Amino acid sequence: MFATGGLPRAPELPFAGVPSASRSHESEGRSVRTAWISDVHLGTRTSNAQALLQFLRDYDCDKLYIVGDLIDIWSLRRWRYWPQLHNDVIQKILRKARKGVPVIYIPGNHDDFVSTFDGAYGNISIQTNAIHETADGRRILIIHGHELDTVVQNVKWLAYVGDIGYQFLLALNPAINFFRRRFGLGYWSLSAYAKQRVKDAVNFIGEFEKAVARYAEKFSVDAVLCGHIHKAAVRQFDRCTYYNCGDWVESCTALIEHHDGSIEAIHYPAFAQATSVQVAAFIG
Ligand SMILES: [Mn+2]
Repeated sequence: MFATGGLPRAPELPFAGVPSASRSHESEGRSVRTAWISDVHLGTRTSNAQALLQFLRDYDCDKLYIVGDLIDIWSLRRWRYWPQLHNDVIQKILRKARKGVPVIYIPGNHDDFVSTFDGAYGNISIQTNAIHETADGRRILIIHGHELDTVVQNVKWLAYVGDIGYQFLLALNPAINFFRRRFGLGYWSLSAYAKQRVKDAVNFIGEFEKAVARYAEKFSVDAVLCGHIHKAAVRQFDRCTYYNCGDWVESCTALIEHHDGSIEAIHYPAFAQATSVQVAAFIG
């Protein structure tokens, strides 16, 4: 176990592989007690709806939590993008609900408009947070995680400087240095900048995880589960286990609870190719 007081090192996530390919042809998926997904960002080109659909087919859950940012309304406001595949995801979730699977939808910051519909709609419940009880009796607070944006430093900065920012700078690098020379300034190193950004991102993730675990304390729970920072994790803090179910943009990850109450991280390969250079955490 971890010593109290110190911040434990993040253990390597024991990711489970994708179930055998033949499974997708079976009508029944693998039975699990609970599944958690977040940060699908439907309505954006980078959303990996294909991989998520495969996950939803492969795993037959008794309860499904959508831990925020299912739909990216921020992006849809700027640019209308909605392929059939994104409808398929919504339909798949609705079909699960119709078949009797309780679906708990906890809106995030990109789909915060959903929170105006707080309430129960058949098997679908929209609520700002939830307490989940595992089969082995542990209580888990479920939140999206943007609640901590005002607490964790750097979040605003990181939110706007994503992969695109880096690629933009990469393209601009010769021009930047041309102007720096003209004005008698030294060479500006992109790689040093990128390294610093990776360091900042790692720091940020650590700070975020710590802040979430601290936030959960006032709910007197054994664990907290969130999304938001697109970084799947299972970490033990002093009294609180931190779970993050990751995202379906860059990493295609989810968390599942087996019937004995144990929780496992699941990783899918990205079927749609991501083209961006990933150097920092994208804050979804
Ligand atoms: Mn978010």
